Amino acid sequence: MNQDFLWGGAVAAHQVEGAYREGGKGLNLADMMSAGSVNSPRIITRKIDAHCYYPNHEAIDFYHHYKEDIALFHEIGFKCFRTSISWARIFPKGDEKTPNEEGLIFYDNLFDELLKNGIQPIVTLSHFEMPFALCEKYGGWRNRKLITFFENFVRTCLERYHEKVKYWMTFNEINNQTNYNSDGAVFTNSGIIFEEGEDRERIVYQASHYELVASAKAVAIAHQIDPSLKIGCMIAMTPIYPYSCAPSDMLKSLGAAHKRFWYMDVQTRGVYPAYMKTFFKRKDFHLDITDEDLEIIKNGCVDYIGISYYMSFVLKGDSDVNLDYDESNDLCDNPYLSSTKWGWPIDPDGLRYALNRIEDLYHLPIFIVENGFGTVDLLENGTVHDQSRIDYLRMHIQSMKDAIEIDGVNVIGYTIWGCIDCVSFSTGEMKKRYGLIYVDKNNDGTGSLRRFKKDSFYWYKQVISSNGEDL
Ligand code: P53
Repeated sequence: MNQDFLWGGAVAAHQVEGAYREGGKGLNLADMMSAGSVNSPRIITRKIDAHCYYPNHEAIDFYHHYKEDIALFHEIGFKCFRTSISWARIFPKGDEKTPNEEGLIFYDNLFDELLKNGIQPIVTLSHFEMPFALCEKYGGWRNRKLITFFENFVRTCLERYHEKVKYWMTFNEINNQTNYNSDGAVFTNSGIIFEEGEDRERIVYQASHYELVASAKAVAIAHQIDPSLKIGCMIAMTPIYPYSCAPSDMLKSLGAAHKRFWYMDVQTRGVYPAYMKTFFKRKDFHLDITDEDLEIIKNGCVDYIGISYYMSFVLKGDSDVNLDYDESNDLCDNPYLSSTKWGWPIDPDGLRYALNRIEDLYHLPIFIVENGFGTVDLLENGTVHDQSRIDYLRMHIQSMKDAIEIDGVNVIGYTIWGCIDCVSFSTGEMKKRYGLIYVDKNNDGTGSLRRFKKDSFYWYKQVISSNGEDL
């Protein structure tokens, strides 16, 4: 492994910060989401409801605990720490001309603290993030105006922090909204709340296009402000396997991969792939895509590919070999894999496969900015014996090492998701924990917020100090 390999951890602003009304912050998307569970989805409320519990409002109060937490990251030996900027701390309503200085100061302090501890900040500009006012007033990313608001936000952040932050990403898991039948995925990716009877699929592709233009603009702005900046896309990498070697299964999985990964094609190559152009035509979508947009996209190719990796998917073909893909209904179980308590298949080999595919297709550096194991932890005598998390991480890091050392894939870093316990994105629970550090906070909002080191804390410390040799 390269000596400058970026070992670290990752979180997102709204899943850790809390302080949802402090420092002049406006309401953001996550502030409107109730707590759910593996079986009941989170509810999006359009107003803050006094009877509803909103887990992100306090989260783990990283806003006030960040110094203590960074000291722990330093003790593990993190080379980098990935977080995101809360858009609503900087532009509380999203459409203001001037930013909120108090919000900017918070991130100055956070990045300074990281740098003081020898930890490089890695920053996602929009991690399921936007001021809720943009959703209510403009309909979120269904509206072209969002490009300008995002541009203001991006320029403000890049001008302010470019000397402190070198690695940036535009939109977290921009491809989750492929699952257009999931209200949660579309709301968090694009700030869109559907009306009854709307053509969801069309709306999602229009929003995606505006985001791709905005992402390309962000890349161009970054390079113009500071050519030393590296700015990446961020893709939820779930390799898609055919259920069997039946050609119809193979074709079906290919069609699904097109729908899930075309974003990466556009962001890395600067052009729409042919299959998407014919898809839009076939569906009669008539999207608002201008020549100027295509020019912007062409001039805004990313420097690297950020991915999250948790699991793989499996698809079965139909008799009429239809390549369309409805993620809410089409996936089937993989009989060869076991799953986490939340039903996510565990597939370390899938990571090696995914890394190879990305290398084959795009020849760009890859940064694994999320990988981790969400499970229930038991705090006993001030610690957690989380052997199952260690096993999961060990298998995935080994698979990544094989991709690097045997297959020659260019991976530049690896950050463990939820390196400190945080609010689960999909369920809003605290008990779906990923951390190397336990936070005493429960599903119902109770808890002292004290931090405790788990066994995985010490294990990862040794992984980093041996540069991945001692797994
Ligand atoms: P939670 C789907 C597939 C892979 C990753 O998720 C995903 C999703 C969306 O659910 O999300 C990422 O907390 C996301 C993080 C999130 C993490 O995975 O639901 O970037 O914000 O917390 C883990 O277990």
